[in-house]
Amino acid sequence: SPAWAPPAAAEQIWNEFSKEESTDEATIQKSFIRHATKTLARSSYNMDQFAAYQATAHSVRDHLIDRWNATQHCHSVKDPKRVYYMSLEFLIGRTLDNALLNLNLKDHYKRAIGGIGFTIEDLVDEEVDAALGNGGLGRLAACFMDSLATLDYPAWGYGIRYEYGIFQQKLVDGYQTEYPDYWLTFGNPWEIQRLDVSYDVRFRGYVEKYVDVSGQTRYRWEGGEKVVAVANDYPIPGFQTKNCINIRLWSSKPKKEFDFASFNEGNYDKSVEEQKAAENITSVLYPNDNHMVGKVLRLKQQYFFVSATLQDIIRRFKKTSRPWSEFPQQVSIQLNDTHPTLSIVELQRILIDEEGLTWDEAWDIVTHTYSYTNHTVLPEALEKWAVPLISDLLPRHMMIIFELNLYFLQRVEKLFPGDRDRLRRMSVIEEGHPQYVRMAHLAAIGSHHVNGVAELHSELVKTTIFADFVEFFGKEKFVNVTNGVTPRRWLHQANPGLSTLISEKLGGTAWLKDLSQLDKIKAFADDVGFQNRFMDIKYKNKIRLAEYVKDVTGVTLSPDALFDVQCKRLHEYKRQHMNIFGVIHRYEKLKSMSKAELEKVVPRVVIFAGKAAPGYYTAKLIIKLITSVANVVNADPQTSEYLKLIFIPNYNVSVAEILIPASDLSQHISTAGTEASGTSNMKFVLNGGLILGTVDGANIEIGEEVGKDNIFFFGALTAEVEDIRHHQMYHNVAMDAKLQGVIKSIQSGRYGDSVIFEPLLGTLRSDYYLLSKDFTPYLEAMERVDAAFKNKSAWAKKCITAAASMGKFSSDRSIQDYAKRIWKITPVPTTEEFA
Ligand code: T68
Repeated sequence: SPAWAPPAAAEQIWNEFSKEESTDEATIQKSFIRHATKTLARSSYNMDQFAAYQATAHSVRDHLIDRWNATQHCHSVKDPKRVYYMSLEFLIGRTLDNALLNLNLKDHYKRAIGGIGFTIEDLVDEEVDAALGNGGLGRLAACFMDSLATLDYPAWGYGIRYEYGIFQQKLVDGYQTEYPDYWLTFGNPWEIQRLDVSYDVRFRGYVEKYVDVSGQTRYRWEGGEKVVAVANDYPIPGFQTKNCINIRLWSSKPKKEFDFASFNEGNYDKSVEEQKAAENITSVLYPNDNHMVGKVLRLKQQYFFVSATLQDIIRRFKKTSRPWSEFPQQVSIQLNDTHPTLSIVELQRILIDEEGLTWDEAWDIVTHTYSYTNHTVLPEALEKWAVPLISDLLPRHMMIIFELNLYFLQRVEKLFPGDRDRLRRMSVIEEGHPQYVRMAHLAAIGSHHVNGVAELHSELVKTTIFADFVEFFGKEKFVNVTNGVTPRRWLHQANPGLSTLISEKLGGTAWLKDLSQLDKIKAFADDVGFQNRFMDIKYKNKIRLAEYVKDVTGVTLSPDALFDVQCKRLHEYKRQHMNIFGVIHRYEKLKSMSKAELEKVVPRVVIFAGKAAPGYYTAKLIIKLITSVANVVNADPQTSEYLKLIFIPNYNVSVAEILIPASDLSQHISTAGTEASGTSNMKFVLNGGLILGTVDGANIEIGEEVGKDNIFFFGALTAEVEDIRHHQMYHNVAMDAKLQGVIKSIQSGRYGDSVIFEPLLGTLRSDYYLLSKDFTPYLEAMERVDAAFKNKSAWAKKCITAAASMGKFSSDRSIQDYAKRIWKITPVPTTEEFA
């Protein structure tokens, strides 16, 4: 239909009512009441706290939409190069508080909502988390969107709108049990369903070979079944900018609502079968982190997401009628891990099959468009898909993969003639029965840059999984972009006390957009008055956490104790079992102490939180061990003043927001070389806690920034790990004596029937993750922590210095790195004329 323009009289009304609403108290209250009565159909006698949250959310959403429209208008007019961040996970958490702070509306709403008789803090707590991610990878994507918006980059996030997020964890008899996370029960005010933005996505079918009018042999993908992808938009506001970007999440719908033929034959079940199958695609997030599970539905999710996203990107590109050769100048696509790698193959397919480009023209465009972030070098986590599975679901893509692999291996052969083993190692296809497609190889071959997420990890990427690729492509293609976290959510929002103190000292909030300014706080590290205020904020955060713990576990904690936290996904490589073994060692030691000795002990609260993949037996057993030990320790009057042990159930973003600002010490104790980066380590230090950690991932760079006196390192180094493993394998190495003591203690039955823990203890025989080797150094590091904590002022100085040294770890820095070195994009501020 022709472009619409409002008639003159309407234009005035349009302009007036599409302007962003003013933010005075009365206007906010009117907006709240309008949404309560008109959007939610509530009246004053049936308003509850949840409805008040919803009305508030809708009213805030109006501001987001105004800014979103202005931003989109501005980008359409200026048509800059855009970056598309493709991620199967966005672990956003709650939105209300974050939006209020980023829009600078918190105080206005506080007063306005207070005037209506609700408290904004209560309403914020009514919101359920958007938990569309597993852990670090998904949360990184969310931090990156906040930074992209804040820095005015023209960017889009693309992902899947799962109806069920990461499962809810409850403890039943000390065991993890999983419950579905149906987070959309009461609707979601933060999403805008775009029924007008939808695309068909094909599965299965066949490939037809034909000769086109110019005599070229070509292929087309036909038949099969189609489902529809519908867009759902999540506006992401920047901090102190008009810019508001978008995360577009796809949901699947049936192409045919209904099979009327089956229905009329009385075959009712069959008539809705197809509908159900289509809707299944975006139903549930797979709950495995750092582990590959080759389920067909997961592959369907990946292609569904890839196909819809590319159609959307191409539609936007085509609006300005540029030639295809300009695509890489207009579009940069970042792959968050290998999960969206089929996108590379899909773009190649579209360009050659649908747009009529030659193979070489198409491949040139593809390889100048994509870049790929690797998040792990653990072999069990690297994605590979069985060839028969891909052939069945995506027959044309399988052909293209074989073809691009052939061309690639021909190039390798040219450079390294006769090196058969090299060809085998580098091939996209892993030979065997069946064959597999190695997604990381595909991603690396189809991208112009591959990056790791911390310096050590990026080195490992170059020397282990991509060593051959570095020799072939050259080392410039393989870069490091150290992860970061958004200081808006992880300091300003989660720790308002500390944020206010910093703003007071730095004379404003500019540091929240330029975290390097934190450095100036170091000048106060020796100032006793400042130390007291800093530690008083920590103390209040510990009280807030203690109240939460009391609420969910019934256990009372003293905020005077050292709060020692390890919260992250349960994994053997992250070694939560080393931590709980350490707790057992501590408990046994306390039990053997005299009263006089006990009085010298630093009281400690050890807190665990995190989910285990539902199928990960050993990880779930570690949870059971923690809860079993907690039952004994917390009930022991002899030690209860000196040791408490807590497992907080259902760890998620909003629990993290309470936990992280309250920690004195956090543990990041992965076997060296296994944790790609870690990002919570950054959040803890930024909030004035210290790290006990291995020389691994981003711990290393944090150590460089804060100085070796302000971090507690221990354990084997990455370079030693292989040799130690080899040595353990071929020699009779005795287990560390203290660890043996711990195992005896468990086997004594002190923490319940020890038979159930035997499979966990059994993993220590081959001890792949080096618990035995690292256990004594770990305990010694703990002793250094206890000693340091006794000197209150020296401890405060360490915490202040460390926090003030964290400027590097803002996700703003990470995003600027990507933008300048990889994406080649520049900021496009949304200027007044568009607002
Ligand atoms: C994490 N990876 C890394 N993966 O483990 C962590 N995996 O070191 C790093 O800091 C973080 O990524 C950000 O770079 C993950 O979180 C997953 O969650 C995941 C999900 C699906 C499949 C595989």
